[in-house]
Amino acid sequence: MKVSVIGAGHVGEMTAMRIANKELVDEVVLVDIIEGMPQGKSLDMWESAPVEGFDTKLTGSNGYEETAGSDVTIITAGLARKPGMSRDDLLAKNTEIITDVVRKVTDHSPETIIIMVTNPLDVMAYVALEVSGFESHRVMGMAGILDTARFRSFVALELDVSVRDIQAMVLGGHGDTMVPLPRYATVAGIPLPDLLPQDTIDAIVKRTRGGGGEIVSLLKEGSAYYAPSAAVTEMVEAITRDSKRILPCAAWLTGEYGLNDLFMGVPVKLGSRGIEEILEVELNDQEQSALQTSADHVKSNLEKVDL
Ligand code: NAI
Ligand code: 2OP
Repeated sequence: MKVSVIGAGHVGEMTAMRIANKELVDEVVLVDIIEGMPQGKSLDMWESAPVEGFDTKLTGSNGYEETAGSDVTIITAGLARKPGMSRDDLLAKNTEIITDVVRKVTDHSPETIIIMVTNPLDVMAYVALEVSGFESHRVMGMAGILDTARFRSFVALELDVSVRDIQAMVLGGHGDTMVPLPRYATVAGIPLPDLLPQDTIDAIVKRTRGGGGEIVSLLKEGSAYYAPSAAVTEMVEAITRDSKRILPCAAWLTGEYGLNDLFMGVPVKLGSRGIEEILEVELNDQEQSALQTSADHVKSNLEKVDL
């Protein structure tokens, strides 16, 4: 199997390295517009193979010929946030970049599954769906696993327990209006509200919503990439191993949760066909209304897209 990663910046390079380290596929192709950069990074990664002990081949390119026949294509190309910028500030420029990238990707790999990473995530996933003309189960966005991982990591710190025992679910758009669902969070099966007071849960929800911004303001240059690349790799693993994982991903909604014609983070079943099912969990009035607010925000951004 072959995975291509378009955009060999922070998220792209870490994702390629993680996929190779786990030997999820036979070949990873890294593409970027900067001459020599994807070639240099992929060669450096490949030279780590004898030490790390993986056989996944890594290739770098400034073109798309090498990506031909990719089973999965991860798109991280584009601008990242700087301090003071929201994800939405990236919309116009990244729409241009993603339109061009998706045309080239689909020309060379008409059967590929696309995982969008570039922000604003829910809007760029829509651009990819429109430009590719693919069935919606083959186009998805990564955000929910990252947002949920942040939530889980903060719960683990608060309770001083292993992250392995924490399950959680964050739905909605990838932005300040995302919808963490503490009611569906458990620690070894024990509901989170039984273990933490409401004000502590509220603080964790707030920190999760601002999780991307917290990293941006600390780094000063660029945004998070260790946790994002881990999240993308989990999606690639579910698809390439056809493992039918239930994971929160940005999926095209056609009536689920009462929402239509937009990408939003929802629990999906991920397998070799891509999104094989969208799961609808029961939401109370407050959760449904928060999801609607998030959807309204995504819709208002979609109106700014000019394809
Ligand atoms: P980065 O700036 O390190 O890398 C972006 C790369 O894209 C650069 O190497 C650049 O040369 C390349 N690029 C630009 N135009 C291109 C084109 N037309 N074709 C191929 N490559 C092109 O940024 P980073 O940190 O890797 O983030 C990438 C994107 O992912 C940003 O939009 C960021 O906001 C987003 N992101 C989304 C997350 C999510 O949860 N969905 C998490 C983390 C980042
Ligand atoms: C994040 O949440 C930048 O969207 C990216 O870290």
